[in-house]
Amino acid sequence: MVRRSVHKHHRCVVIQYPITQLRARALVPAEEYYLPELLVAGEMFKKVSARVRPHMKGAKLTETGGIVVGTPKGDIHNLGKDIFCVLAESSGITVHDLGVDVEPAAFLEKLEETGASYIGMSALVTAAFSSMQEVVHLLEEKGVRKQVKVIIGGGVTSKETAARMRVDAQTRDAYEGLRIVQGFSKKGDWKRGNT
Ligand code: B12
Repeated sequence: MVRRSVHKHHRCVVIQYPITQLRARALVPAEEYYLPELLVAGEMFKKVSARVRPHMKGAKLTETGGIVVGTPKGDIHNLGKDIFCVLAESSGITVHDLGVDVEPAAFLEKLEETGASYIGMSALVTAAFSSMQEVVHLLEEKGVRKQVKVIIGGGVTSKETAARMRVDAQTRDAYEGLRIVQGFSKKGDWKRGNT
């Protein structure tokens, strides 16, 4: 079905279906969906996005080296992060996904290895906040904080969290996250050393 759809529809339509299934923040409290269904939807999402990925052609932001994304140490939730990654990739942004429970130092190692200019972190549990904060500290310590834009997302984050952590942006909506990251690059302030 997915294979047929990618040829018939725009790729966003194909990605949209499993995303709709994953609108858990609204649906789970309303008891419309239960955890097993959510986990199945997560697995569906992974399978569908693997099928859709090869068909994604966008204007690659190769100059930026893309965005390093991960769920920081202390948190193993990955559904929201994966949605954001697929949307970003489908828009032509190179995504370096580190997975979940990621050590703060690993974000910087990947940044150096790839030349990426953005970091995206996802958090669903407050236990991940100290790791997020540590990533910002490490950027400051290395003197590259101004060259690297940091965006955070996930159900437990808020504008207040973002201000406290001194990150550049926060959202609980993957589409908005994509627009924010695209905005970073449009401003032309993403090139290392340009800020
Ligand atoms: C599914 C789920 C699980 C699954 C996770 C499966 C998986 N593979 O991810 C399982 C069962 C494994 C799990 C485990 C746990 N969970 Co849980 N889990 C949830 C649940 C029901 C849904 C979370 C989810 O996937 N939401 C759907 C996604 C799509 O939403 P989202 O992440 O917010 O993503 C959207 C945006 O935020 C944004 N986004 C997300 N990330 C990013 C990143 C960037 C860069 C950008 C731009 C955007 C972006 O894009 C997405 C789409 O718009 C929530 C409750 C709820 N209703 O939210 C609890 C919840 C998050 N879990 C909770 C807890 C406590 C746990 C456990 C600690 C339980 C335990 N005692 O073991 C463990 C985690 C252990 C750990 N160290 O991490 C608590 C967290 C409380 C807190 N504030 O700290 C919650 C809120 C439940 C509760 N009410 O108590 N969990």
